[in-house]
Amino acid sequence: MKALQERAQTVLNNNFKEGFSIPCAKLYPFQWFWDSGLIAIGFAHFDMQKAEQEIETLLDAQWENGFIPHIIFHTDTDTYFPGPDFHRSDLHPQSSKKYKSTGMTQPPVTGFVLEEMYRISKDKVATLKYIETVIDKVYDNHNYFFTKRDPQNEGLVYIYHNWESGTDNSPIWDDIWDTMDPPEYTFERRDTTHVDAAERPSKREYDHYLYIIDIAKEHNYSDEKIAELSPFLVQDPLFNAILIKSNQSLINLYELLGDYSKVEQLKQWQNKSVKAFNDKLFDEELGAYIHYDLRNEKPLRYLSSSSFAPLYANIPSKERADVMVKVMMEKFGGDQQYLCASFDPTSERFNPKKYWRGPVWINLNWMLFKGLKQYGFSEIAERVKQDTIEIIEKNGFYEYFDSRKEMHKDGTAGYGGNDFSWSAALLIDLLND
Ligand code: 2M8
Repeated sequence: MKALQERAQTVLNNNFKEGFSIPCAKLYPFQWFWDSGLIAIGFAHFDMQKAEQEIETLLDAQWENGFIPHIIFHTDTDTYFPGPDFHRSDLHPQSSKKYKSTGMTQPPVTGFVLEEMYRISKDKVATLKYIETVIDKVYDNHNYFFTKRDPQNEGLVYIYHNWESGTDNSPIWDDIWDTMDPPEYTFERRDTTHVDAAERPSKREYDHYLYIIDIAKEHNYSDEKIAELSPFLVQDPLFNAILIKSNQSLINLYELLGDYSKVEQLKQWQNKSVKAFNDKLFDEELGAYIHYDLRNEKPLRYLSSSSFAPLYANIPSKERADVMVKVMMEKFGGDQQYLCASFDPTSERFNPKKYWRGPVWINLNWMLFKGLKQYGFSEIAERVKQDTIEIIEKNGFYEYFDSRKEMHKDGTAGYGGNDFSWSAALLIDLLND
């Protein structure tokens, strides 16, 4: 295990550039929002200074309205598409003047990452001091979400692009693509020059992705206009659970700091969100949480690893958690499967080799491990942990992994990018749990 941890540290050190980390070489050459946060958790175990820098650089790219972009383009490389010239963050009047970025965001992990860094830290006083210097920026980010991304004032925020979800080409989005008919774009894909095209989204899927951005750009990334016009407008259980988890972390950290000025507001958001989440996103028949299509006003009734992520944010009651875990084990947890496939293995849309359409992802496993443990499902939590260690040991620090055990015979069941940062970072955290 020590050797594995050392290898993980080497991956992280190699992917650390000037003050921030790339998710992996070639495929993802910039800084990504939720990758960065999760990477900081790994660094916190052996190099707190890098962990702190990672978050500082991320927050340095924050916009005046509190928004944090999903990609920060630190360099000018054209090996990634779509790059800064397509995204044009400068169109938004409050965007960063210092960094080019996208005009969309990603799951807001920063709040809980700061709390994790504090938990891991061997010098709590110093870490708390550091947290004091950045926490208000994270609060501003939550303020942005609750005031700008919740047009009906429900307590649930929307995402307007599949790239905001983090689970980019989940089969759930197929239902939304069915409602759209984007133009055929001419562009040069870069991702498929780095990894097997069979593991990545299709050209037609990319047309949809680009079209949504074009609509947002036409309106200079105005949140109000996006809420009114974007063909993609979804309340995502993973995204909202992460916001809720981070919000609770902000409450805990402000209390630790003895600064109560924002705690009342945070608690108000929290109570409202948890209630709305339970009222609106739980599907009794499926026995888990699902996505809601706000544009077309209908639930998207599919099971995915996002359906169980609310365990991490302490959202379900114990009774609901029992139901969810039973469903998860029945559908995702058979003897021949590694936990946890990213999409329902019993669905015809399931594809265990393709990006977010079925493979196991380490970041979701990490959240599930923590959530299961929190609710007292120690044995299943342990299985998630052991499955995670085993697939990395067998294949390497890949971006995602086949969920079928039979595919893991010769160490070629890791897909996408290799030496992938959050796989390394979260493995370090699991090994030290
Ligand atoms: C993947 O997404 C990017 C776009 O953001 C891509 O496919 O080009 C996703 O897995 C996303 O969740 C992740 O943050 C990003 C970098 O690891 O890669």
